[in-house]
Amino acid sequence: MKTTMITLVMSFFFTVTILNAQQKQEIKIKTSAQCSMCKDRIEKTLSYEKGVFSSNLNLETKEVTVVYNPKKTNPDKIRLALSKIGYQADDLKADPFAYEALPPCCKLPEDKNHQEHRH
Ligand SMILES: [Cu+2]
Repeated sequence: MKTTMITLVMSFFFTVTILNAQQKQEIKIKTSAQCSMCKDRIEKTLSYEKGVFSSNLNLETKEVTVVYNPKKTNPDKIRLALSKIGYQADDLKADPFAYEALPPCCKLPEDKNHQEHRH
């Protein structure tokens, strides 16, 4: 019962979209994208992701809007795909190895500072 409650809270946004009960669902995922290279990388990756119709990353809000088929994929899978290429996706942390492999301009501002100001 407790687990059910937690699941419900965690998938709040997903639940809201589910209520629409359509073939096409839309979800917004907060990412750690920094620049237009990130935008290209994220949208390209999602275009290869099974069940994803389209995606659009807003660099100002860092949110990616994904339109997907709920019968073929789900928000967790989409978040995982983003994590695998080095980006945070909502509460899901970026894969550390993929993140390390990103170009410097695509890393988080705090990490850039760490490297530049290391004593
Ligand atoms: Cu970038």
